[in-house]
Amino acid sequence: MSSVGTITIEDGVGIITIDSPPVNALGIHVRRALRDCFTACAAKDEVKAVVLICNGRTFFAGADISEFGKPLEEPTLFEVMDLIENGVKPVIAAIHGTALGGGYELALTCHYRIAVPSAKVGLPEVQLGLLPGAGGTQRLPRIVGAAAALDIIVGGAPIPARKALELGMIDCLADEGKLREDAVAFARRILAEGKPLQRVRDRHDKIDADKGNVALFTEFRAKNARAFRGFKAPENIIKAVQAAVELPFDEGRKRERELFEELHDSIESAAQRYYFFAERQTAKIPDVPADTPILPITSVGIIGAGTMGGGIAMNFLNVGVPVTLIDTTQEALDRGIRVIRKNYEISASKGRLTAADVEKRMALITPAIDLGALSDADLVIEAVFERMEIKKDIFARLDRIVKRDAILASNTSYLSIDEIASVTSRPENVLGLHFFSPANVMRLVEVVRGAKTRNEVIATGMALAKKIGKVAVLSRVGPGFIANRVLGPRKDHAEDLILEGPTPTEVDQAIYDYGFAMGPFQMLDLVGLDVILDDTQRTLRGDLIAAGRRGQKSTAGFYDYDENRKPKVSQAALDIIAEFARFKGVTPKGSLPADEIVARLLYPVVNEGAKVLEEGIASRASDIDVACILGYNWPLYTGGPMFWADTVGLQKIVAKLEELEREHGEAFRPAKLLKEKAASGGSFTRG
Ligand code: 3H9
Repeated sequence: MSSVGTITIEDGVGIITIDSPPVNALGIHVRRALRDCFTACAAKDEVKAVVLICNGRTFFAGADISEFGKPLEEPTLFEVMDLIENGVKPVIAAIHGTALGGGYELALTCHYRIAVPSAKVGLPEVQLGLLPGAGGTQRLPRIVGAAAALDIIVGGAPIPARKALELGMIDCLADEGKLREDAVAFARRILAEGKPLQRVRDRHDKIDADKGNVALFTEFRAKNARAFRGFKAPENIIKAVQAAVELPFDEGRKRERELFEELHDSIESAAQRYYFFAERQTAKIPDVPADTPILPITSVGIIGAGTMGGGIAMNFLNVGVPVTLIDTTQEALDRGIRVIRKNYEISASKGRLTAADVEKRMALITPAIDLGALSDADLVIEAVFERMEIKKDIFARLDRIVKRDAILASNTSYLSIDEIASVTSRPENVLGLHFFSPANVMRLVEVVRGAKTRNEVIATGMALAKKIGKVAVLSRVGPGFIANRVLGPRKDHAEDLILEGPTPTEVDQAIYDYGFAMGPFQMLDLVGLDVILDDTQRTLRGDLIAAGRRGQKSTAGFYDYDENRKPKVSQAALDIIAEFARFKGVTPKGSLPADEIVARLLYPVVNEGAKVLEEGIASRASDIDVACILGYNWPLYTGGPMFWADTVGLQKIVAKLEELEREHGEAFRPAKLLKEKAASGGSFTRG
């Protein structure tokens, strides 16, 4: 018997316990153990029913994602499932933690499902660019109906046990902490009542009504078209659920298999699976051991009650950490607190918070004008203007006020943490915590380590980000850190490109079609042309602003806007662009094909990523991808700029950059690392 599975027999019930940390993924060892244990239970006369339960933090978290793309070893998950479903003894899945993907699909082949109230069940494969390929698209509709199955499988969110009970996804709730006993009692009851084996595959009561109802699927597709853009999995899930409704079970399962294979072999899914591990990899820092002590953070001070400071504060309030919010005037403080309350009230109006939750969070804020109020804070985050003198002044004052072991953080988006730290007597306790706007929504935090930041402080910054629901990516000090720096060239080259002929509309369309939510000019108009402006020389944006075109807020920028903020091509803006091109001595050559526009704007992003790696600002290429996806909404299904570059081919990218360098100068010169990898046939993200 394999070591990850054990059988104990209690009162005629065989309890199969699987113990395969960290999450009982259904890898080869677990599948072998399941096969062996179920075969043994089938052979033992004294076993009349079987309870399948897991040790550790969770029921099976799904297929072992790291096995995808490798030759499949036997027994397959299907063989194990058939063994369970077709057995003659009732099998009860006893669920705690999260029964996800293949884990929940396995539970669906058991004859009954019992779960503790804190458990969650679901089919999140869509997040990996896949569909539930082990019968999930065929069995779930048979329990909840096609419409609910579409929502659950395409949405991918785990369903809490109580809701799952209402939907029929589980059959009963166990008492928290008494799963094993309650599951055995449930098994005994089934035996005593002589209940027949329930095979989900045999049910059709929930799908009969949907047969021939094509509109159900076309309407679902149409309603969600915007959210699905670029992703392959939702369409295949729709087709698979439709097959569940229209075809007999075995044929439906065959169709599901084909649709799964198609996704499995797609770049989109490879990218999303890569991202799954990339996001978890960010927490592993080569020279900061995993057991580095984490410093306790029980209260936080935030300096600056503006949009950024307020957004940052909300993250801590959400997890019950008290925040002292500082600003220079009562008016600024009142305004900041009003905005926080309004944000919470909007959430409450959408049912995401109760009125009591709102009050609980608001009660954790202590507003103050005097920095002295921060004397007891464990962590202070400064979120004021991006001016070095102001930051240095604040840090020098803080250093005299806050307790000796407190951590001092700056939310700067491009200034040197080392220079800021240099005015304190504790540079080892200073780091950057760079949130992205809106800080209560965006999931990325760049944790910036200064030259002297000590390991405990880095580890605490990383852990804290996780605690507030963010993904932390570690960066060394350098202008713009990772995401802002890497994406910088896209904006710069876009502004140069429109002088040469392609219009803002053409550029925006090419970038939108690549997968971004909007192009660079729509983005500039949204943010405001005057937000970050180089006013030391004549610039295109300067010319637009001089003509009263500051972006959406002035109903004119690169585009004209109507009262609904809908953009229209602006002849006035095009004239200003043409005039600026003349001033720069650029002769327009007309439009460019979309792939040329993409290469011109995004290959330099890859190149900048290579420089960021070369300089050691980022520890690994996948950290850059995570930062770009979470900080700039880089399309997830491309895997981020570095993964995408590997799929395009590094030699092709270098050749194009060299061509652009000959035409436009050294801004396009390929980085040394990029050239080396291209020459040696290497890659950024493949091992
Ligand atoms: C599937 O089932 C396909 C089938 O439909 C069809 C098959 C034919 N595999 O997230 P954490 C690792 S697709 C391998 O930090 P948490 C993870 O990398 C699968 N490894 O913990 C990490 O490793 P490390 C559908 C996995 O407590 C460690 O476990 N299932 C898997 O915050 C801890 O993970 C899913 O998509 C896996 N399936 O969250 C569920 N899962 O320590 C994916 C985790 O080396 N998993 N690891 O960094 C999750 O959502 C979360 O991991 C979970 C725990 C909620 C379970």
